[in-house]
Amino acid sequence: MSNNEHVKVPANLMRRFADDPEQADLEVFGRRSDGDRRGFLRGAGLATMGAMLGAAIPFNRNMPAGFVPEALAQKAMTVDGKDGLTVLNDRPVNAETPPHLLDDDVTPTARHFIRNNGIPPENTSADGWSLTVDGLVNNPMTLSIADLKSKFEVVTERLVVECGGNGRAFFDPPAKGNQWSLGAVACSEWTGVRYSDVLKAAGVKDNVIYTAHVGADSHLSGKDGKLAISRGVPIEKAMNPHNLIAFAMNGKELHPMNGAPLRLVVPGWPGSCSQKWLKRVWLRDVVHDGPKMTGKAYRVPKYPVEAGQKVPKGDFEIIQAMPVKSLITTPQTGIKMSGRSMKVGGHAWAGDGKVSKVDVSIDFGATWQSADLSDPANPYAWQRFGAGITFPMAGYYEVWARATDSEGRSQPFGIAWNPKGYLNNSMHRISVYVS
Ligand SMILES: Nc1nc2c(c(=O)[nH]1)N[C@H]1C(S)=C(S)[C@@H](COP(=O)(O)O)O[C@H]1N2
Ligand SMILES: [Mo]
Repeated sequence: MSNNEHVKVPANLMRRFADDPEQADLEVFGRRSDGDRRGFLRGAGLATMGAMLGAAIPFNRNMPAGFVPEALAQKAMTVDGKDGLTVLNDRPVNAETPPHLLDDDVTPTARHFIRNNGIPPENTSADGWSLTVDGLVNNPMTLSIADLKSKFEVVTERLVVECGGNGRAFFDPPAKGNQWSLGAVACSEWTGVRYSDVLKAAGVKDNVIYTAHVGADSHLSGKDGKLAISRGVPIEKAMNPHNLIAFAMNGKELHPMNGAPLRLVVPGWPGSCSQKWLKRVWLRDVVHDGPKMTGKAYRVPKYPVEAGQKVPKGDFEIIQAMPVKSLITTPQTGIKMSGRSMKVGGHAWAGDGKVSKVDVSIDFGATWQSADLSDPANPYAWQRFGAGITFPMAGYYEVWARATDSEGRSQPFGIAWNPKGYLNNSMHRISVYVS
């Protein structure tokens, strides 16, 4: 199965496809079911799409082949091997996980979010895959996945990957980009080799200051050789022994949407540093300037700004470690209780550091109760917290959670607004009705 076939169109389209899949595909998307795109939506296809939407589509000429209108895609699209995710976009595919489905200490592959900037590669087979390490190194190398496994120590670690834009949906005024609410974060168990071991074997030259990561996905425009995203990290961060070049996720091969057959996992920093479908690592003596490294991408103002403030381009800096954060994963928000006591629990994590405490409040932050907090399974794994709560009487409550890192930094109630909608670590809150 090719990668793009892992994505299924929405349920109402699915019904149409159930009758005569070949014909429906051709009519609706103007392409044959073998994936050969025939051009733009027109004629009967346009009429079918219009009927499904219940309205004519004035700008239909601009709709690319295979395009699923947002009104149909919302929450109904499914991705093979994923379960319960909320789909934000279909092209590229972006999907997040509702908090109550992130309760496991190790996030199951089916619940790991998907953040794609471009079109995933069709071929995600480990056979014939190679990784090139070049640029300013003494021994440029091209390695197969078998080479990686035989030449380097294989390690397994639980590592948090969080999108830099997680929480953007709560920005006011809004910030452009994927409207992630809370679930663009996960802590799966990754198996691979240490990124640092591979870099050491390649012999990084003294003048290297930055890495550059290249994946096999393509730009949405389909232009040959144009990359959707290519980020990198300072060489000091690259050498952190917890970064992995991973070929397995939760004991099995990577999910095709999570970078199969090979990806970087650079925990603690924005998820964009963890290049999927990894083909090349290039060592440079300048700050990498690939797509989404420059301009305002993955950058925040160097100083605090007012919500909505315009910030000159030169006043932005590249995001490094992600801030301390927590997520209540049990119970689900909106729970209706007949008793007065309940257990609340979830996870907390803190960029390159460690969480030192988590507090919970049921009175809108007037008083706080400290939660039990576990150590991480390994550095960069999230930490479990839990607390027993008793409500004084019937009514509407909110449970708020606030994590503090080992340097004393904790989560704000409000959002530290920035133009591109990054790093929202405001406290998570859930609603509880006690009857
Ligand atoms: N090749 C490639 N790698 C990529 C991306 C991408 O679009 N292409 N997206 C990045 C971003 S922005 C994030 S947040 C993480 C998400 O990883 P996931 O999709 O496995 O959850 O992958 C990163 N690696
Ligand atoms: Mo991201």
